[in-house]
Amino acid sequence: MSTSSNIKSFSDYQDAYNASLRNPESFWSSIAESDYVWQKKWDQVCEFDLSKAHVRWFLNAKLNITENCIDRHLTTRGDQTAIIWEPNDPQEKALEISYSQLSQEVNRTANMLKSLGVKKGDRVCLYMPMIPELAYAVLACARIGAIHSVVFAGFSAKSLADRINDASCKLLITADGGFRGAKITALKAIADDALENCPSIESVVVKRRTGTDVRMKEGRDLWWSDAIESMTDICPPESMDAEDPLFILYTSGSTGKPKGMVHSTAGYMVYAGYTFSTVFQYEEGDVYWCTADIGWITGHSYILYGPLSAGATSLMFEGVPSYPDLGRFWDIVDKYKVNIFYTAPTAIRALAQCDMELVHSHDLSSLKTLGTVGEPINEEAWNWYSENIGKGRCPIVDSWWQTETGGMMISPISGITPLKPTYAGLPLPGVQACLMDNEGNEINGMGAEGRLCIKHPWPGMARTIYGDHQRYVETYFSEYPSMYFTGDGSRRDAEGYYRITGRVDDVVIVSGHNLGTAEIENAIDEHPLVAEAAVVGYPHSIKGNAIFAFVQCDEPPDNIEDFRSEVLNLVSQQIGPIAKPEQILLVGALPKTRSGKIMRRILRKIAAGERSEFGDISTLLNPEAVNTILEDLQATNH
Ligand code: 7RM
Repeated sequence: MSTSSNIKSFSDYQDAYNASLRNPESFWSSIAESDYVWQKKWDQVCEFDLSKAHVRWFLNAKLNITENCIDRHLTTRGDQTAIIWEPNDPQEKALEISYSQLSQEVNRTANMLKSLGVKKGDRVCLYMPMIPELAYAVLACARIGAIHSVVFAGFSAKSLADRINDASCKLLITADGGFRGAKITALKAIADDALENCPSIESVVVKRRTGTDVRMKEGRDLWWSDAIESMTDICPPESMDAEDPLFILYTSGSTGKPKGMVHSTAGYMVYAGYTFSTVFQYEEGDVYWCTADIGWITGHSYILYGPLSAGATSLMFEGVPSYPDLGRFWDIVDKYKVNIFYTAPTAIRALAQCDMELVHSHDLSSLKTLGTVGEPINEEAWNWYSENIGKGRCPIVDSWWQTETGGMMISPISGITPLKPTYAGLPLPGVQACLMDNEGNEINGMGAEGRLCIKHPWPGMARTIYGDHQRYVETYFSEYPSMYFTGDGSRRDAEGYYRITGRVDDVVIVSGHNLGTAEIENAIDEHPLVAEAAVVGYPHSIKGNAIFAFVQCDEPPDNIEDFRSEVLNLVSQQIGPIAKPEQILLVGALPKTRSGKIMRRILRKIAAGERSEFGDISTLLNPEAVNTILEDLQATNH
């Protein structure tokens, strides 16, 4: 069993890549065999029909992912730190949780779930801050075969309720509140609101964290400390089929309703672990830190499952980069001598703006590898990161991937594949990337630009959208028959390196969070005065993109400032503060096509600051709308 990467040179990479092209099945089965423990081996490696979005890996194998992430490490590294937990407040005591302690905590939590009637296949919703109990709960679900659905603790009551209901979750685990910088989020109160409309929830477990006053509903709510008190730390792992769902994670789509992406057990495990070890070149003893929240896929794959399956030491940070000051990340790197640091472009851009003394006052010499993920990184931010944090000696792995892909797809391999600023680089072994044109033809050759697709299944890909397989087929496998369509545009240079240019659909990535414009429009439309809203993204120097809302009212609001704050509140309540528009413009009309579709292409240009050159507007039903909007803009001094 090896937990480090087999790729040690560029020619190793090429060999692995070619082997994976020639025979994907033997490529993945040899990794699955050498790097993981199985209760029973598979009798077929892969079966697929992409036209039906039917994909299965490691057929009929039996395993439990927590045996791979925890149990098998106990004999070799029981005392090694599995998770370093750094609290929001630097004055509070940090925790270093060894693999043995993690095992005990996960087993006790698993027994707590069982005592509450949770069984294999049941859905459990986790709405929690970044505290160790979130990690325990995720792994405890996996231990007993319950399907976890983590909902990011920044989401509103309505978003939480929608997600709980979509998957008919039986249990909710939350906290009284969550610390984020100087703020406290009243998680239990938000959950209470959500639960007004969630008939499937039978019990709620509440972990005390902030000491915030909460209401406990008799017969439904119980404290974590009480529920876990009498539990033993022995809970045999449930035997799972390779294709049993491991978790559901919601991601925004181009239409209103978020999609519950379903990930399998074995394929996801093999993919998260392989990409972790390969891309970061994790070595025994390294301290690794991914700054994501476990509420997103990056946290699932690269705080928990990937690093733990490799026996790594993974740092989990409760707080935000700006608290108590903007030097917090560098303070933590220094404190724990972090070797591998993985963050998002939006954080890099924000930190690049602040006083350099906050960087220089910390010792960053432990760093070996830097990573970025979530959105395209601009050259300026790439260079700043490389020079000031990496001191010119750390490779930057700009990893492109998605909630749907389960793990990294196109990425440099640290210290091994050449780097080009702003390029995600070459596809990882096992990833058959290609570019397609708008007419459905593959664009061959180098030096091309098109829509990024993947031609062959890989083990980590999502298997379906929870409860709506047809939507899975339509969203990802219908645009280009028998291919997975990513929704991203990309350029490929003369040497075959990919540079992701951004979404080609109605998803906007704000500070690394995917937001569906339709979802935001729905929220704004709830305002009694609003007739119609059109939401687009536009470039923003820190957030990557920001939201611009064009709003048409039936009658003009009496007080425009009140109206704006009412709209912002609606978006906050319905989706969460992250989705709040940066700009709201009242307009007389929205430009529409003859079939009644809003011409977002034009609105995108206006939001980006263009005032002419709107291209062909002849298909518009109301071309005059464009000029009225420009006048509306002028009137508000934009
Ligand atoms: C991991 C994650 C997915 C979308 C994806 C892209 C964008 C992610 C990069 C990137 C350029 C990158 N999952 N994206 N990584 N764009 N370079 N390195 O972010 O489901 O939340 O988002 O994010 O548009 O489709 S996600």
